Amino acid sequence: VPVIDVPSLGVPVVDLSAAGLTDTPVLRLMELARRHGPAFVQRLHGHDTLFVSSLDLVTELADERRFTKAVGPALENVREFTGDGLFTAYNDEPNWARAHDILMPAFALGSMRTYHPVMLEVARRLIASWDRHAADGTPVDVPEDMTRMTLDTIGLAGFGFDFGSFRRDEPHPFVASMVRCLDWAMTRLSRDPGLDHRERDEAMRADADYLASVVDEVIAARTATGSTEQRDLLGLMLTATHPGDGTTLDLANIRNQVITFLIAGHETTSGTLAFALHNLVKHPAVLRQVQREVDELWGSRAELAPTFEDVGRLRYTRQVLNETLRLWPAAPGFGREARQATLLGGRIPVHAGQVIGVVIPMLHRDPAWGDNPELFDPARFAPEAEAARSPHAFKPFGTGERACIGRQFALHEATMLLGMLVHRYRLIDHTDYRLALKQSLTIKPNGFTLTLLPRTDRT
Ligand code: MNH
Repeated sequence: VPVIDVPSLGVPVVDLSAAGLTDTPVLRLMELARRHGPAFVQRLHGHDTLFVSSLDLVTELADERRFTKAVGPALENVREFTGDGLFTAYNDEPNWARAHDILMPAFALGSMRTYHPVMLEVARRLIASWDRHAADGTPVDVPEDMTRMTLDTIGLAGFGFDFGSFRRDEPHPFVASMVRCLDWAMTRLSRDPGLDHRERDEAMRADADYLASVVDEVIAARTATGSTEQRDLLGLMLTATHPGDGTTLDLANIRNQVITFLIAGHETTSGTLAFALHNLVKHPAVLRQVQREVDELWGSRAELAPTFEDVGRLRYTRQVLNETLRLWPAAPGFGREARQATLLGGRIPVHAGQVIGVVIPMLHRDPAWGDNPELFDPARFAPEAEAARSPHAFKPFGTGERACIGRQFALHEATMLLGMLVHRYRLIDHTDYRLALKQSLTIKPNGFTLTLLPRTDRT
């Protein structure tokens, strides 16, 4: 890869225009950061983007007085199908603050309590399906089943809508359309401007229209029952007024919010769960410790009924999820934008409005994580270790007021499911799986399957 050093900027400029496309841009960015250091400019078809990945630089970017969320080129593409939904709204778009303030109560701790029974019901669907595989010895497709579980969960918990993913041989078509849309948003970033992309664009439009039709189905199912009582996400969207100015969300914005939450509410949680299971089968000592934790809590009971409080007690299981999010953050990047012209790190000139990309997996391998950052070690998230580390060293959910609104939702859902699976099954790495990433903006382990046996070693 040709490198043109621009000493006045103090950062290497890497021109990728001739390097061709890659299926996994995050791996290329990680490779570039390893080779050129924690700040470099990527030049693609004449367009420059500064990427950073060290703790000191990200700490600066997290300063909300100097920087704010950027709806950069990737999110501009996503906006083509999520519009002014929370995730892709501009900071100064009135609908962002309005929807944020109206929907925040749905993500307070008390609300997790109300989602818990639904999360448990869907976890049981997954277990019923995995029991059949355990009985007949056929492998389970891990990322696919995690996606079934998380899509059904956000559908039911957020919208009272049942995608019924475990009653289908193939995942709900919403998933394939969504993946193609995300893939379009990603590959559009590295398009050769000299080629004709109309066919791809029309295919994306057809998928986006289909996603919108699912949204209409979700909304129609609620309005048909005439019930405005439910205080779930959809109930808040349809009826709640803004606590400050009494305004409500308009229908166009509600449709954008529904599609945003159907996507953001399941896609990354499923990837995280799949990576976590991968990490567990590759680290038997850690798996053993998670089993010890769930066995202590649930004994040898076959039919589990985890309570809301139980999930909070699964401390080590949650450490495993955090360590998973460190090595393979399912949403591997976010963008920041300078409020004013400034010098980043006292040396890199940044102009007002400039977008800076954070390569999260490399931030998560900063020397602040010690000498063996590639080592999977959930002890990094023991309370003492966390207290000793900068909060800016770990950013799988982004930063500041535009950070992930669904963090507690995701962690509650994922911790409970992981605990239940490890309590119930021996996880057999029957293919001796070698990690391969599949990226469509977000990342998942590609082609990861397991076979299952019932646990026999519970005391
Ligand atoms: Mn989520 C924003 C990662 C689960 C809904 N999410 C973000 C951002 C990251 C992120 C990173 C910030 C992006 C940016 O700065 O541009 N989210 C995750 C991960 C998981 C996750 C790694 C699971 C693990 N997210 C969820 C779930 C929901 C959700 C579950 C909903 C139930 N996330 C959102 C929304 C936003 C967001 C909505 C945008 C918030 C805002 O800008 O106000």
